[in-house]
This record gives sequence, C-alpha cells and structure tokens, in this order.
Amino acid sequence: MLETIESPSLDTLDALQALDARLRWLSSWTIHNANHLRDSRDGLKVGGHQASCASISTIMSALYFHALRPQDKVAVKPHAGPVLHAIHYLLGNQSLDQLQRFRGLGGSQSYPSRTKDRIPVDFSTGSVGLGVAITAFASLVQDYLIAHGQIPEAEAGRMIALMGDAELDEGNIYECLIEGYKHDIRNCWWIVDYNRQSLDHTTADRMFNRFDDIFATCGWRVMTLKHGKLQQAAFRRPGGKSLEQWIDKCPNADFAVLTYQGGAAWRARLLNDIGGQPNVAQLLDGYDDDALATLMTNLGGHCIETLVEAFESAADDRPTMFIAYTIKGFGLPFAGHKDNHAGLMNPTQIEGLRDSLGIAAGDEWEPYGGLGGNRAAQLKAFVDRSPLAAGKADARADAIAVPDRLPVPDGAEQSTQAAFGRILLDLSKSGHPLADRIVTTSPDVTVSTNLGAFVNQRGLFRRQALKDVFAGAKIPSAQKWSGHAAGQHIELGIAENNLFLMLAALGLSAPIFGSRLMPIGTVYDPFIARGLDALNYGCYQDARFLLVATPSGLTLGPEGGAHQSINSPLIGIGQPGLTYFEPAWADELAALMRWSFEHMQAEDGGSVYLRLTTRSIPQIVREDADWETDMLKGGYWLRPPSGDADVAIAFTGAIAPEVLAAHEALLEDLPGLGLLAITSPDLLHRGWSAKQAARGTGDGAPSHVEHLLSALAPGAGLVTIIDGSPSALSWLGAVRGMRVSPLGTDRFGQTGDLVDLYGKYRLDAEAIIDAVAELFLGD
Ligand SMILES: Cc1ncc(C[n+]2csc(CCOP(=O)(O)OP(=O)(O)O)c2C)c(N)n1
Ligand SMILES: [Mg+2]
Repeated sequence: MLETIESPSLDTLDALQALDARLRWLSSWTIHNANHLRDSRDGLKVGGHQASCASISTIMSALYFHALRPQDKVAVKPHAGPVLHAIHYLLGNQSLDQLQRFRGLGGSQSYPSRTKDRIPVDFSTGSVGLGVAITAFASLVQDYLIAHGQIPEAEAGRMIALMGDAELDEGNIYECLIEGYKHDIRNCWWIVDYNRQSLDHTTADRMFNRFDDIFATCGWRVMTLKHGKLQQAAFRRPGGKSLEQWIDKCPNADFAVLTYQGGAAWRARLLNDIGGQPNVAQLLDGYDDDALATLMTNLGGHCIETLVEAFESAADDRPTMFIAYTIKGFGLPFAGHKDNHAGLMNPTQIEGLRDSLGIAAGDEWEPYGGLGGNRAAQLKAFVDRSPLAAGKADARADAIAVPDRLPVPDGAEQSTQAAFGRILLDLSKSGHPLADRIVTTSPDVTVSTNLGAFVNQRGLFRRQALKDVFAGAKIPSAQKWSGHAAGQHIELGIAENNLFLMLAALGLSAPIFGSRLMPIGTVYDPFIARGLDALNYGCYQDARFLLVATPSGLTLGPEGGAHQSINSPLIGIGQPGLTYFEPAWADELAALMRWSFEHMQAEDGGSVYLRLTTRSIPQIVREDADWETDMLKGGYWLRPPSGDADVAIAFTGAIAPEVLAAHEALLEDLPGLGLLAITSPDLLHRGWSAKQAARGTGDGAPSHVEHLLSALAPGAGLVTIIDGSPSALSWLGAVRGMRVSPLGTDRFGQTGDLVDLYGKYRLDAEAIIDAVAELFLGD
C-alpha cells in the first residue's frame, strides 16, 4: 500500500520529530509552571495531564505541521489541550501570557474551548466521547452544505477527532457510528491515541482487534499503526519474527510495567520468555539497555515516518480510523506507570527533561530553546511553511433575514405542538429565504412531534436519492418520505444523544463552515434527559439551534408516568446558552419562533428550547398586541391585578384552561385577582439574578419579573402552577418577599385521562382555588 506513496523527504521527518520534542516539552512545562512555579493562593492542585500530552505529541506534530489543511477541523482529546496551545504558540497564534496562565482565570483553558480559548479551537472537548462523535456529524453537515450549494465540494475538509482510547468505551461513540454508517459519511478521521491506559488502569487485552472489527463493519477503513520503523527493521532481522510475536502477545499491563522499568527489565523479560528461540539473544545483544528501551517503545504512534505515511495513504474521502499505538507519558519518567494520568513531574524530573533537550535554565519558554540558532531558524521556517500557517481566517456567515411576523395558525382550539407544525409549514410554503436555511432533524419522532408536514414539503436529505417505496406502490400515507440532495430534514435513529450532537454540529455551521443554517430538532420532552450531556456540550460551544420538545408533563395523559416529563423546566432554567419558553397559546408560539430565529443569529444570542404540548386548548381572543413585548421577555399580565389585590395566579403552559376556570370562579370574591402568564421562567429568573449581580453598578432598572410583580400590593400572595416541577415557578415569591402556594408535579405520574390526572396531582381548577384559600388561611 505504501509503495505507491512518494516517501516524504528526510528534512520533513527530521523537522516533525524535532517539533514533537518541542510539543512534549512545552506542554510539560506549561503544566509544570501552573502547578509548581505560579503562586498558589488556595492550596488546590492546579492539575494538567503531562502523560496524556506526551502520549499524543508525535501524532499532533505529524498532523498539525504536515497533514492538516486549512479547511480541516479537529476535535482534540481534552487532556491534550496543552499540546494544542503549544502548537499555536509555535504558529504564533498563542501568547506566552496565555500559556503562563494555563488553568488560571482568563488564561488558556484546561480543555480546548471554542468560546474561551484565544487560539482557533474547532470543537470544544471535555466530556470524553462527545468531541469524537461531533466530527462525524460535522462531516454530515458539510455534505449537507455542499449538496445545498452553500459551500463548494472543492473546499471540503476533513473532520478529525484526536481521541484517547478510553473514549472508545463511551456508548455515544457507537450510537454515532451507526448513524454515520446510515448516512454514508465521508471526510472523517478518528485518530486513536492507543496507549491502552485510561484514568484508573491499563485497558482490557480482550479488546485487541475488536475495535477494528466494529469500525470495519460500519464501513470504516481501519489502519493500525502498531509498530514504528525501528521495530519494523528489527523484525526483519534474524530473531525478529520472535520479537514481533512476543510484542503482539504481550498483555497491556505487562507492556506498561516494562516500559516504566526500562531497558534492563525489557532485556531480562525477553531473554526469559524468548531468549531460547533462534537468534533472539544475538538480536538483543545488538542493543544496549537504552537502545532496547527505545526499540521496545517505538510504537506506530511515536514514529513520525509511520504516521506521515499513514496520513498520506488515506488521501480519499473514506472515513478512516487510525489506531496509533502509543505509550502514556512517552519520554517522561512515569511513562507506562498505571497511575500517571494525573501524575506531575517533580522539579528534579522536569529539570532532567529540560537538560536532556539542551534547554538552558531560563530558556524554558523559548519556542525553539536548546536547538542552536541555525536549527531553530530552520525549524521556525518549517513551521511557517506548514499548510496550517497559511490558513485563511474563518469566513463570517451572512445573516439570514427573518420575516416581520410569522402568521398565527387559524383554529379556535389548538395545541402548541400542532401550531408549531403549521407555523413551519406555512413558512415553508411562503418561500421566504429563511425557509431554505431551516434544517430539521429528529430521533425517530418526526411524525409524532409534528414535523411531518414540513418534511413532506421539503423532503429528506440524502446524498443519494432515496425513493419513497410506499408512495411508489401507491399505498396511501400522509407522509411522503422521499430523500434527495435538496431535502431539508435529516432523519435520525432513535438515539436522542445523536440528536443533540447533530444539533450541535448544525448549530456550528456558521463559525465552522462560514455558512449559516437554522437547525430545528424535535424530541419527546422526557428524553431530553437522555441526551443532556450532549445538549450541554452543544451549548458550551455556543452552537445555535431550536429544540422543540413535545409532549410534556402529565398532560401527556394516557401514555403514563414513564413518558411524563417533570424536571425538564428545571433543565431549561439551569442550562446556560439555552433559553427556555413554554407558551400556552399559538399566538405566543408564533412570536416566540420568530424571536428564536433572531436569537439564534445574534452575536450575544444562543439556542432556544420550546416545551410544547399535544393538548388542544381554546385559544384566547386578544384585544390588542400590548402583551407581546412582555411575553417575549418571559411573562405578561393576562388579567392585570387591581391595585390592592393581595393575591394573584402565575401560570405556565398547558394548564391554562384550568387557570382560567379557577380565575373566573374566584372573581366574584376577589375582583382584583390577576393572572400572570409566564412564558419563560428561565428568562425571568435570569433577568432577576443578573439584576442582583449588577447591584452596586449603578444600573437601577428593575428586572422584568420585578416590574411585573410590582403590580401587586406589598405582602400579596402568589399561587404558581406549571405542569412540571413546582420549583420552576415557586422562586417567584422570593423576588419581592411574597408568600407562595406552589402547584406542580414532584412525583411520578401515571396513566389516566386529564380530568383524573389533574385532580390527583392538584393541577385542576379546584386545586388552584384551594391554593388561593391556603394563602389567606396562612395569614
Ligand atoms: C464523560 C467523561 N467521563 C469521565 C471523565 C474523566 N476522565 C478524564 S480522562 C479519563 C480517561 C481518559 O483516558 P483516555 O481517553 O485513554 O486518554 P489518555 O489515556 O490519552 O489520557 C477520564 C475517565 C471525562 N472527562 N468525561
Ligand atoms: Mg488512554
């Protein structure tokens, strides 16, 4: 296979090897500085992972300074963050100050962060597995953009994950592998730093060759880089075959122990195990202890030449996994030690490493310290010539115009879920340019979350046309399920975690590919929890999407307790980067969707979560449009209280009819009873706490919730109600020191019709009336 490849010039290999040493040194020193040299004010260990960095520096040298093209995007395994910073330090994109403040406030982050680091970070990482999988979804997004004419095929880059081998234990990897296979992804590389160590231990030998099988089954080319060139040369010599077989059979833990112990231990063990086989003793005699240790640890992932050849031989667009064998802590005193994950070199050890590299004390931060002027200049010139250094700056994506209004669907009775489907369909039919940029996706709940009409209109996205076999056979169906390159719905299997990674990748289309998409994902509300870490991951890197979740709460009725979401409003309130709304009526929803399309594009915007319902409720007739401004801020007085009212009802979402019934029943006794419609507990809470945080800064304007509640008399009480955790609204009492009687659900629901369920779980008009009474009794 490699014969056809022009072999790289020695200069390149030499330079890449020297850069590997620079990366290992600079990453080690950055971590050492943060832990041992910088002042500690709190006595906490700062941390950093020298062993994880040393394990992957050769791979990153070969990749970043040779194979990587400007259009390629990389997710770097979290614990190799310092290596990435070192690379950008050499490229001139990272400052010394940032390195010196590694893991400090405002300094370079522990794990690569798109939003917080000052170097180009393509994908944030941190929660292992997610950074790997997002590259597969990003390659699908790239194909979508190419198919829709948003970027030219010639500019297609590779989406690359540099991953730790323990990441292969994360289930999300396999969910994504299956989804990727279905969509026939391409231009994706996963490079495994296969050091066979995780955090706690060395990994199971039984996995040998299993990963290859799994990936190959899913259509990936697997390239195993087990042996470096030194080993390969030794295997060709007399006795070499025995050595090769011994290495191949050596258990992971034994290999790690011997690596830690060094040359003499290698020799003793090899002589003991295979010394009697022909020519082995003579072969080993040819190496002194140091040379033997070098030979035995010359694995593929530490051999520049092997890596460069492998990268060059995978020039097509087939998804490729490189299993690059490595040693955790390679070249450091704790190489191979099972406890090295968080291990730090002590001052004597790091000085030893520094001296071995010829770096003078005081020159530790010199990018090319210890190399001599000539070689340093050559190396710098090499770095400056690397394809990455010539890379173009990220293109800025154009804004997409949003219509002034999204029409409210007709219908005296509607559910927010049905209205959502109608609003999207109307937008699609309108031919507004916004509709062309919408891309929808759903984990096998497209139809039941009401995306069906939009999909019928716009089609499934498939690079290769997919016929609707049912339609072809003239079998009547409401769903026209044909796929083509212009389709705008990405169909996913049931794994919700994939939905959030898909949304994250779609939602990064503007900064990563320079072309904006408006992703909308639908999911069953309770199953947000299934993909929560991936949702958080998307938000952490500021991906922009609209998440629409139905059905929600006990209002789901007969489906029962396993499907009734309770704590999702708290997720909505607690998740940074995501604004949660829960409208009651279709006109609120239309305005909120319009707002969302703006918010998803705003510089300081974010993603949006709409918690919707399948319950059809009577729509209300508005007398004017005054409510809308407040509604978009999270709440408005549906029935304003009269000045001296000493109680009001604050409600959210689908139980609006019960609230209106209770209101009517109470009006006779409490003519000033106000009804506060809360469309976003999240925005109200955020505004309130921001106001607290800004105290003393001179900004005296009350937050929106303070403004709303100021309509009530001091000392008034509040009944709050939501079909979800009552704590989503009960905090309202704290804003102005009001008594609260909170209604909602805080135990698992069950099957039943709404009358029974609302009665049992105190979400009906009677419960509201009782709660109002309780407030008075409490006086
Ligand atoms: C989801 C998640 N679980 C746990 C951790 C804590 N953790 C960080 S690194 C690590 C082991 C990493 O091993 P590997 O992927 O093999 O990396 P390397 O050996 O290269 O350091 C663990 C368990 C994490 N970061 N994310
Ligand atoms: Mg590992």
